[in-house]
Amino acid sequence: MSLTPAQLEQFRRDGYIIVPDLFSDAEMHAALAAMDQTFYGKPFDAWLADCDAGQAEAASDGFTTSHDHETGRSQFPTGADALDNLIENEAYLDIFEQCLHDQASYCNAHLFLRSGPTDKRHSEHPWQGYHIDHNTNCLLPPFGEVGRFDYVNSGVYLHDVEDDGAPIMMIPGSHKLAHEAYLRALAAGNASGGSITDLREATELAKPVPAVGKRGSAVFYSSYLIHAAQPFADKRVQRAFWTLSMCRRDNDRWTRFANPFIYGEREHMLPFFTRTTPRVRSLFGFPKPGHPYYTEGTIKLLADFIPGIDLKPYRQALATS
Ligand SMILES: O=C(O)CCC(=O)C(=O)O
Ligand SMILES: [Fe+2]
Repeated sequence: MSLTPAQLEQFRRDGYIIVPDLFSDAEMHAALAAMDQTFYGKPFDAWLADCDAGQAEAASDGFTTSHDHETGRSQFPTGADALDNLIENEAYLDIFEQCLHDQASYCNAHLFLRSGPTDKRHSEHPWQGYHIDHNTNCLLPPFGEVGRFDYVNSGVYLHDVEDDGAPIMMIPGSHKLAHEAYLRALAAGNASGGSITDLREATELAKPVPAVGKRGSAVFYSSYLIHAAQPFADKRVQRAFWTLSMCRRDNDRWTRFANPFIYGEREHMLPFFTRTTPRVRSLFGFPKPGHPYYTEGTIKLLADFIPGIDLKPYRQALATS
């Protein structure tokens, strides 16, 4: 089973799609049990009881680079077959390739857990915290078109995610507007730390929609899709995703280079990428000056995304091309 033409059209239009029934209940049950064990060292319900008794060990708040309750860690491969084998689902892989319109190349996979009672992953106000995830695997700010330099993220729903279980808030169609929306937000002083400061002022963007889904579904979304976390209305539930990001194979030096360097190494790699030469940056996958990725817009965004980077060589090549 792969995407129908109508589903693919929906993905291209909205920048995301939630596909039901990609994984069986049995697979999800086993995967969730393994994930609970990794993060809590016990089933979520037992941890919740500890929480009620005021003796829970802190679990997780979204993305982590490591974890260990004897069995595993949060980065792929986790060490638990019930989680690691999810990557072998043929329909799931086919859908990536449909969305990418190319062969897929691995960027990164990890466990993403939000635990209702302790979760702090969300912003204070519903108009805050809107961002793209592109930077997780790539330092290049959004280009003015989709289908070239962006990649595809996914989250597998290990259980039902209802409205009160903190579904991600997705802005349909925002993947096509991310470049412009960031440029405008920067010019208006409405962007900081990779997020749009106040969504109400980004009037070009549509109203956010909660990514609710049933157990066994997967959401696929463009790395340029603007979205945010929201608080749990029901703080007695958790939200457990197995996530995978993949890029176009013809593009993978540009979209993979930041991983594994970026996670644990971000504080070392970013200053180095900032100060080094365009030639050396290209060894790590940056397109060279003169490449069509560099436009007035992407150069402006780079100045903000990588503060202190010398953009002269990229500007000069643009002027002479
Ligand atoms: O999973 C969520 O609710 C959104 C979190 C998010 O956007 C992020 O961590 O990048
Ligand atoms: Fe995000």
